[in-house]
Amino acid sequence: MKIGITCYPTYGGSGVLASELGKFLAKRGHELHFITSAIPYRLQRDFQERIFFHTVEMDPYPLFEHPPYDLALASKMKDVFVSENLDLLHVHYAIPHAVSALLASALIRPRRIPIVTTLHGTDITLVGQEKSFFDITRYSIEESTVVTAVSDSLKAETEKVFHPTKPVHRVHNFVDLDLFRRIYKGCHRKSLARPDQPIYIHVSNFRPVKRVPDVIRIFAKVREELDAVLVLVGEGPSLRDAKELAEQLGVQKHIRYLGKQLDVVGVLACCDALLFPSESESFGLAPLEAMACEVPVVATRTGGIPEVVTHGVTGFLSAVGDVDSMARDAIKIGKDPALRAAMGKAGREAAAKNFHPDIIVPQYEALYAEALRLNQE
Ligand code: GMT
Repeated sequence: MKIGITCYPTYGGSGVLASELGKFLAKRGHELHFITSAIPYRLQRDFQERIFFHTVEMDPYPLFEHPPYDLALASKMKDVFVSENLDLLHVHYAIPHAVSALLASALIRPRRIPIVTTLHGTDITLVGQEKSFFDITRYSIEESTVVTAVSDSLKAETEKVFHPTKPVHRVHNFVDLDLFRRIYKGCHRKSLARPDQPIYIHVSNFRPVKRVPDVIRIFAKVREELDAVLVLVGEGPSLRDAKELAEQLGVQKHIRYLGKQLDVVGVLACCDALLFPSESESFGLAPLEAMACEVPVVATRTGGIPEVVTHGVTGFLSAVGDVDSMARDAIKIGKDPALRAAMGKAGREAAAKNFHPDIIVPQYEALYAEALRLNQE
């Protein structure tokens, strides 16, 4: 098939998933056309056959106080769909990407573009429930040809909030197990800690929903018992608060701030536990990538996380905000290398069993075929 993909190209699980999906679909012989504001960051390094990029460009024009990106995207989608003779568009996020795709479809009437929309979470849990966006989110779900959600939890939430008249298909996210693995050439453990020090890691975009201050509180409690190091990967609005809190709690000098990293696996693969105390999380791609690298996960029992992490097997789950419980679990892992290794091994096995590209990518292919069929009705 010839597939157009639109996603946010920045750091974030939805863009990562869309990029990885594109890579695997191209490997399976499909032709992929990314229609985005910039090349997604996971695709910036290596040339790959059958992947093409179409950048949405907007010339600054004094009339527009806010350049109309969604309209520029719709025009580009329509142009690429027609000129490249695409079969369908797969958009990640209802707002604005599904809305732009629907407009692109209207532009080629009486033909219609088959549109597959994948919901990733914040479009439903936050944006969709914001009153002013509710109707347009519901409209984009109703009018898409096929709709998917990345977890059972998000599917249930979507059905509860929007009462769609069409099915919402659950397709879990996946991880590239050849890339995300414990033994990784770029891993420099000794640049982060001494060999006897456990390394904890947190990876996110540092939005309030990630509860980064809880990461610092957990780590401060761990430090009361263990000479450990915390590695923070990513940047965002909560970073400053996190640094201040670390200073107050006296753990600042034991934290390594790595900022945004293109090669997250190089860091993940040499860590001992992921701290992931999110308020809400539709799936939790960072925990899945950690599991693939045999890193146990200490996380919250929220949203789709329990579909990824099994409590007591591949990590530990606690209630949102229960810093004491998460600190106890983090200490357990840090003090017991055998437990860490067993949980790590179980995490890798679970990732391979449930979230392997060979299991997930064909589910999307089947839904693409369904979208083409529905579009002909
Ligand atoms: O978590 C974020 O803030 C980023 C967001 C995104 O747009 O990339 O992540 C969402 O999509 C990911 C991929 O499906 C999921 O793994 C994340 O759980 C989800 N984030 C939230 O639900 C908060």
